[in-house]
Amino acid sequence: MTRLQVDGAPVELPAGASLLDAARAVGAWLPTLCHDDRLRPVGSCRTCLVRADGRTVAACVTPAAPGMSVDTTGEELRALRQEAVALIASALPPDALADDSPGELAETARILGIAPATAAAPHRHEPDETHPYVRLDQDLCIACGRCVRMCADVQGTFALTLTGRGSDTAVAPATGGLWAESDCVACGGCVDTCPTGALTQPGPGRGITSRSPRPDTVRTTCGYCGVGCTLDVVVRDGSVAAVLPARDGPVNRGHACVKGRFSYGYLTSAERLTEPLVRQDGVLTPATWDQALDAVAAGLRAAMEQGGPDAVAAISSARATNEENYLVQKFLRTGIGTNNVDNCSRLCHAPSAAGLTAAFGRAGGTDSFDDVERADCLLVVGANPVEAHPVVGARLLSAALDGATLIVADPRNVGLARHADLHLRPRPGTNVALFHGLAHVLVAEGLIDQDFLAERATGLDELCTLLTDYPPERAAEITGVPAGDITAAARAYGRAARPAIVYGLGVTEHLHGTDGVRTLANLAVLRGAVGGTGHGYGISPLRGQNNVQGASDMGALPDLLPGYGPVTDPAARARAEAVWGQQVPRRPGLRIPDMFRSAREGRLRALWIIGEDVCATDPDSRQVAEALDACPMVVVSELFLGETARHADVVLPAASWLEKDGTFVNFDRRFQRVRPAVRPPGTARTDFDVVHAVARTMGADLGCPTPADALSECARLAPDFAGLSYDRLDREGAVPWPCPSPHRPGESTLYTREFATGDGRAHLSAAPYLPPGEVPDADYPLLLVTGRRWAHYNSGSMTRRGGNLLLDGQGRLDLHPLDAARHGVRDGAPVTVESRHGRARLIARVGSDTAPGQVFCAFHFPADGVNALTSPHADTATSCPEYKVTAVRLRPTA
Ligand SMILES: Nc1nc2c(c(=O)[nH]1)N[C@H]1C(S)=C(S)[C@@H](COP(=O)(O)OP(=O)(O)OC[C@H]3O[C@@H](n4cnc5c(=O)[nH]c(N)nc54)[C@H](O)[C@@H]3O)O[C@H]1N2
Ligand SMILES: Nc1nc2c(c(=O)[nH]1)N[C@H]1C(S)=C(S)[C@@H](COP(=O)(O)OP(=O)(O)OC[C@H]3O[C@@H](n4cnc5c(=O)[nH]c(N)nc54)[C@H](O)[C@@H]3O)O[C@H]1N2
Ligand SMILES: [Mo]
Repeated sequence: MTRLQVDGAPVELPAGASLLDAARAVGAWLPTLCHDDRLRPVGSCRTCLVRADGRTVAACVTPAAPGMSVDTTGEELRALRQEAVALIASALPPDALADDSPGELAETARILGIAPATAAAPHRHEPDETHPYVRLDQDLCIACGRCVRMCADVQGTFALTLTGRGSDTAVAPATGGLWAESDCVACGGCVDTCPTGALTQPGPGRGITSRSPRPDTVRTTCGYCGVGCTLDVVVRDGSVAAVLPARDGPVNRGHACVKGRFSYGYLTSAERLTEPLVRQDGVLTPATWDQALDAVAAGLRAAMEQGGPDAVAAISSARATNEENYLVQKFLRTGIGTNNVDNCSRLCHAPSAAGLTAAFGRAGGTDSFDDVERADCLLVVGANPVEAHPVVGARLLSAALDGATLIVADPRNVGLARHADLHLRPRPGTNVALFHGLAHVLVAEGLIDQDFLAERATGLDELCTLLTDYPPERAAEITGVPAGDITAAARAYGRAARPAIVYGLGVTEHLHGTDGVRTLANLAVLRGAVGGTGHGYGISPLRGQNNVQGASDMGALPDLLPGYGPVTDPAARARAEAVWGQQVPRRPGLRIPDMFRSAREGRLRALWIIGEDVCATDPDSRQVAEALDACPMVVVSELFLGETARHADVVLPAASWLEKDGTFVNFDRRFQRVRPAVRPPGTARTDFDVVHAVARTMGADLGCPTPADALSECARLAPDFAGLSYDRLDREGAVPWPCPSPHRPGESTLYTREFATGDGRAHLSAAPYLPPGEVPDADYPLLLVTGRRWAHYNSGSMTRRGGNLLLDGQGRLDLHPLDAARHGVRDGAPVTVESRHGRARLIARVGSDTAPGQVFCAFHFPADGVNALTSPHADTATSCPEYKVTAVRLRPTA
């Protein structure tokens, strides 16, 4: 602690504090035009002047020293600050300081008594209004550089620069030209920090920033990806005016990405479903809720009469809240009497849940992301967080730029790879061989933790025997990664003091995805870098959907009850039965792909799909559509009439995350609150209300009338959640599970004493490498990888309805120039891609992001048909589709 005097009062500050912190500690206000708490101070605007031990200094860059005497008051200082700010303002046109100007500069001028007339420069530039979310008016720029630093230091994109000379200096895209053509990824950081309105969000959000708390704000958690950013939604006249990154958000700390920050246009899209639809004479026709609910109930009853409870199934939504997922599984288990409930974790990180449970005992990542960020070596495998989890991607990049060794294993030249110390580019589908190659080197070079292995792990001998088959040279042959790089990566990971592993779908969405997770986890175990040892930060999956962790935590799974009690375990069933007062079926239910198979075979007779566009996003989509068409009752709860809803018998209009109350669990196991900012359109209702309503129509009472009641009920039956409640979440913001007691914090780092595997030990896996389900051949010579792009989200149902469409307007196929030449395909030209399962049409993007022989596309434009290409091959342990490997051929579209 540093003790000093500020304006005569004693002040105590933590080490590293500045005189700006000191001034704030006594409640003194200083102008801070080049400063933002999210940035390292630079002291360039010279407006936060104070006197320290008799010298006039800029407070933001002057460290608080013990015994210092600081003065922030007095006419002389006030005059100096006024002069400094007036000089800055004089380069601007007068409207920059006008009374209604919302920016920090205008407010500063008002506080210092600087009249708008001080600002006297003429307007000289036309504003750049080419971008949907960022408007640039260079005339208002004071060249404070905050935007440039937000872009570089917080976002890690380096899209901005200051150009021009002297008073002409202004921000501009670093690539020159228009904003819409720049490298900007629309995180909104520049707009949020700009003190003058030079950079603003166009439209009603203009000039609204996260700088000061506002009365018209609703605090919630982002409903796009699993990062779990805390957002403050500004509501005007019943609509969203802006969404701001909360500066005290535990994960995002004042940062956000294009999705959470700007992609709310879907809310008011004319295509939103506003009333139920019931199929009549083959046509989906508007209906009242009573009619729709009666139709659903009749369909469910008919299915049960024909085939018993197991003729009914539900796909619950990882987009929906915990409480909604809890109710869905409770309804299926108690109201219908079947375990046929699953969620899109099946398509995504089911192999993580299975693999991490087998290795360590629990289905989540082993450490918090705050831990991961402290690592001195980051091994990022099969994840593209720069595009898919941008806030985490930025934090990882910044850790790397601050000196952590970064190893990226991804076949493509993804964003993080460009900053990596080592980029390993395995052939898609060969992870297990790569991980064994790395493990081989760890063992061979003694880079393993013998004590940890002896005390806390099992399976070492078996693994070591297997590893003799995977010297780097053999791993290189299988994976295509040079043996020297495998050795170098293993050494970097093995010799680091605190390594961490972060991974994504490039590990899980494979025929042997669970083996991939387990053999990747081997590395952390061999190295003793897991379990709170202080020697590293374990292994963390970057879970995908906003609440995919939570949907599974809540038991929306065919084999597991809320809190992961197996339905086959009498004790787990008894816990649930005691709370529910009803029998829990003991046979595990159908997984998503099995539901479709069962429907095609005529056994599954009613399927309720909540918030998952299976016809667009599940693999081999022709077969999915056939399943829906074969199923006598398909109910779809949706925001939009997507591909799946078009096959439904009843469509129920749903509220989205900005319209409802509840909680989500993010990728590092934190429960966080979700709160409604606006009302759902028309008669759309929350999934929570709808599940209750359907249950009631079927004569079942699910109890828990409110979301808060649902979480407390879940807390009573799942020991890991026993300490959670809305009161606590409202008080503490984010609480990680396991959280067995209301009186103790949740555990963000797992297994500090023992692993949860039953024997208390981490289990190494000796699974051998097995080839993927499809390999290129003469007919289908290319290997297609599918994944994500930054501007769109999964089916694109939400991000395609709004400004993001201007940022990325079509589905593109990335291919290497050699393949383009070989197939006669030109950059920007339409291509037809064919696999053994179907056909897609995309636009070619020729470049070197993909290796020769490999092509890549996303699946954000369902009309392109990308998932008609993907195969029915799936992870042998969990049925997670092999989205990452499909053999294809291509030709220019005629
Ligand atoms: N903008 C945006 N963000 C999203 C989403 C979105 O659709 N758009 N979706 C959300 C969801 S649901 C999820 S699950 C997450 C997914 O987030 P990620 O897991 O990061 O997503 P992907 O792009 O599918 O795949 C990651 C990487 O795996 C690589 N890969 C493919 N095959 C292999 C292999 O065999 N080995 C290795 N080592 N790598 C391989 C691919 O090249 C790709 O770069 O993103 C979430 N965030
Ligand atoms: N080729 C290929 N396909 C993939 C993948 C891949 O990498 N490659 N990744 C897979 C992965 S990881 C995932 S998670 C899936 C995601 O696939 P989906 O879950 O199908 O995708 P989303 O677009 O996230 O959303 C599902 C639907 O929910 C609706 N929705 C949003 N919020 C709510 C809500 O609160 N309530 C209700 N009722 N509906 C809501 C949206 O309008 C949308 O249509 O895609 C998978 N598909
Ligand atoms: Mo996902």
